[in-house]
Amino acid sequence: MKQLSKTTLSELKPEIHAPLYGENAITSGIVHFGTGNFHRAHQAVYCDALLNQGETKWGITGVSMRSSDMRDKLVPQDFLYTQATLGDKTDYRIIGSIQNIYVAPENPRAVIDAVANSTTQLVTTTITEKGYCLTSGKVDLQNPLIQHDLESLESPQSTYGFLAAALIQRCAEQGAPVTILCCDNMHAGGEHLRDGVYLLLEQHDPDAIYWVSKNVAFSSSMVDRVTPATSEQLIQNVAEKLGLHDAAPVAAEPFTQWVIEDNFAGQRPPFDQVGAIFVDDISIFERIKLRFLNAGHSMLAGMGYLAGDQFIHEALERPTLAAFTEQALKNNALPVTRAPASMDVNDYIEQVFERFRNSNLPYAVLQVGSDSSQKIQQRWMPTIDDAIAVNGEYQYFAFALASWVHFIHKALNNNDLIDPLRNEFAQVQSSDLASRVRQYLELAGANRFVFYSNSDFMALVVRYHLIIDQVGIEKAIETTQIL
Ligand code: CS2
Repeated sequence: MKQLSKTTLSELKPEIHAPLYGENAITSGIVHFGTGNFHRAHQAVYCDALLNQGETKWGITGVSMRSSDMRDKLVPQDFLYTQATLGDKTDYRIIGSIQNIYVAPENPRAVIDAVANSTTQLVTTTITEKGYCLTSGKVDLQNPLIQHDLESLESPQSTYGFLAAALIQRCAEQGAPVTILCCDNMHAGGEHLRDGVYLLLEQHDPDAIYWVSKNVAFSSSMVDRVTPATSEQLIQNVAEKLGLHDAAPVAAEPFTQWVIEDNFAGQRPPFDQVGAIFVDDISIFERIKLRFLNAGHSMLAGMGYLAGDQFIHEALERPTLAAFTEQALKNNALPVTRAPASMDVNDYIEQVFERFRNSNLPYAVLQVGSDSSQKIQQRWMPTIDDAIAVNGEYQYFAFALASWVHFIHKALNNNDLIDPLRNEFAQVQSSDLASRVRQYLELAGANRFVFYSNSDFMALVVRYHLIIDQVGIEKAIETTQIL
């Protein structure tokens, strides 16, 4: 079977959407760090739509921070790939917005030059929570990547390092203004990017700080589209649909949303022409997404894994887990979370659960459970502190933390755990369950939150943890009468 590429595009069946811009001169106005599946199903699709409207300056130069896998798969395809939308409706489209992908460790200079080039108007990131090298909510000076980049920016190892090196060069060349936009699932990602860059500028070129403060905007966005890892089944299905082999298709749900902080230096891509929205206050949108969609996702992932499920939609088919997660969000998170006045959060939660039930798009509990030590700091812990401060209604989140400790322990023992703190969890040898709860939670950054020193709350977490240990996850929900 022939492979998808610019030369075989003409052989596509008519029902497959293909780029309209063909050989038009596309320039890469965007450099993106983290060309994984989420980026390819979300931002790259918005950019593809812009290019199809003739906005030819918004092509993407991608940067892979570690692996050459995506680059190696897409080079033979001229960086074309299939984005499959799988839900009540299905749609297959060829995305052509990615123009190139650099593998940072192979060619750091090319990455620095790409960001420094004044053609680049926007730099975006989907480097996952761990890519921000945070501890206790701040850039971790002890992180090996940060330590390396504090020493030298010749071959940076952190995203901050590449940005700082490029901005020093852009400043020296008195380049055009540029915006750096976080597209990860976190609160105030733009501020973390700014803090990491300024830390390195102070070390390596303090004189550049003034220019950066006047010519660089650091912004945040809320991104939303459920996008699983690519399966062999998807590759086969896409080949049958296209009549061409695509080595790196990506599947996603029909729903997509992009809310972008309207804080740009230089040119702002007209993403509002293709469905994104610009807002002044991004924090309220980040908070809703993290505290309801992502919080519920992480609960279903950990409890589903403990119950023996492989996918999120299977966990939701368990009445006890579905009821627990819905009530956790409605009874603990909702009362302490400010939402836009026009928003019906109960309705939002229902819609999120409907999206999670999409069995056309199986989403592995272990994918959501990956990096959970980083994720729950954004998704659960601020809500718990707010609940302690406001109304003391935190039982569901206490139970969620208790189940998360069991998830980590079981996934570790099954060699299933994907987490930057995997080794640290493995070194916790305590057979005392209460001690394990405290040590695992401390590793996950709990000690910077109020709840960790709240004896009533922590006693409840331990109590639930012991019950789950004795009777299992679903029986524990019933036994504790938490519903
Ligand atoms: C998921 C998110 O894997 C995970 O952690 O919770 O990737 C989720 O699918 C997206 O935020 C949905 O927009």
